[in-house]
Amino acid sequence: MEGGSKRLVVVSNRLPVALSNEGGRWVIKPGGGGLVTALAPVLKNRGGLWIGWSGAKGEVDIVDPLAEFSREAGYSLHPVYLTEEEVAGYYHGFSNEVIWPLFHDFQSRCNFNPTYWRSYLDANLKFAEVVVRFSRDSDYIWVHDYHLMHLAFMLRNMGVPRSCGFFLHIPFPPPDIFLKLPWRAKIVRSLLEYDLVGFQTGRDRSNFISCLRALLPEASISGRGNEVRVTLLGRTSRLGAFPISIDFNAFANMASSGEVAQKTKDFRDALRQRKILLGVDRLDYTKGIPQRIEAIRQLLIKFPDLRERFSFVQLAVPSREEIPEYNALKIEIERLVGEVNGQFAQPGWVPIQYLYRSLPRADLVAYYRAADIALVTPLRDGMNLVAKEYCASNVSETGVLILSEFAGAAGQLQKNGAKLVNPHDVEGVAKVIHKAFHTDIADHRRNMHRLRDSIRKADIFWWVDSFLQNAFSRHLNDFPPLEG
Ligand code: ADQ
Repeated sequence: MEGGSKRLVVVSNRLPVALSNEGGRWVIKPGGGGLVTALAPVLKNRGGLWIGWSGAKGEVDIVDPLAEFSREAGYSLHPVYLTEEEVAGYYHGFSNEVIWPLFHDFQSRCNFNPTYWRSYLDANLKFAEVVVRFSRDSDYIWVHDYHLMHLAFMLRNMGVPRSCGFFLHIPFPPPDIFLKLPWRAKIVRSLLEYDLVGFQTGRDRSNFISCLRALLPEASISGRGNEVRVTLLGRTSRLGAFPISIDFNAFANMASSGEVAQKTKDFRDALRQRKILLGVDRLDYTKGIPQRIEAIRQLLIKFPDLRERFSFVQLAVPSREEIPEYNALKIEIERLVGEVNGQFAQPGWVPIQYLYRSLPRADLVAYYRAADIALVTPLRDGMNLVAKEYCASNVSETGVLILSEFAGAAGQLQKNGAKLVNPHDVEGVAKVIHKAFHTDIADHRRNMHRLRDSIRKADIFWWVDSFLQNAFSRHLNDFPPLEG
């Protein structure tokens, strides 16, 4: 074994940066999205490397800007270069037209194109080659998400021994859905090449175990809780459930700042001190945005007393714009917003304010702080960080979290005061919103206080610590600062 201390090597499809070309010069800025939000505060000043695709097609010269970014970030970034064909086949194709819809119960949106599968394997091999180049035997490789389920298998095939853990950020489906995948047995076998496979919830893990039993009956499964072990052909992997979280204090502190207090006041004044209902999502068909707008329409039809008393603010961050279905969804949402506003607007009031852009963090937190009710109603979601960010930012503790029962966060947050809804039942969602308007504020305070307490205790640092401790009995703080 090579010398040197153990380092953490994170591998994900995307590097935690946004790349743009400004006048022929590559510019790198901190990125957005759930995974980056989750891991950046953890890696910062704790050492390690992050390997991933930059988002550009082909071999772009980003060595200098990446080195500069690495110095500032407190960890080093190493790019994987993908060609235009690889991006089409591995990323848009297999990852986002096969695994993403299938794992979120949208089987009818799947395109089981065999060329996508081959491209997925080639790209996983490419990522593995970069891991081999920059890591050493003693490192711990922590691979993230559905784009890279085959990475440990590739390392093993290359004869490169590494301790590897994997975390799936999206749900794992039950057998009646998963078994439709033409490459189902290969995916399950490859996941067992990781020493530890982490899921968001116990339900995802038990779905995986059910698929394993159906596809690989020769595997022996023992233990329970976070001690489940699977042995196949002499190799043992462990399966755990680790609900991801947020940097609670960062959100709470920002929400308490003078800057955010002023922005919150400005938003409230601009909306004439009406009650604020808020939705915040990447624009994705799993997030249930059209259904949520329908629920708002039902609210206005069934409870006319609420007309002109609230504004529903929907923030949508552009996502996967190159996939035609996402553009179709954008058009559908715009049409629905226009329709509902056209139906109910009065002079000086439109029910829905729709913002289609990524917002600076302080603005996002100000919206969270200003909102009386958060509508977090995905049709299916691995966890959903927005639900947790809203609670952390609700420093007045008067807000209400209305949460889909199909979000991974539901199990954890329902027992602490979130109001669960079925997002497909638009009348049911409208009734729960109406009830929240008429519930005593003391109840809201009690619930929000409990919600905030539970998220504060199980924050992002707790999540990383639970995973790493389970991986090899080492805590987060055991990782030394980055060398050199
Ligand atoms: P996502 O599907 O991206 O993540 P989510 O967990 O809700 O979903 O995270 C979205 C992130 O984007 C949040 O941090 C939010 O603040 C940010 N965001 C959304 N709209 C924004 C806007 N208009 N401006 C700025 N920022 C915005 C995937 C899985 C989830 C899982 C996470 C982490 O699909 O289920 O919770 O990974 O594991």
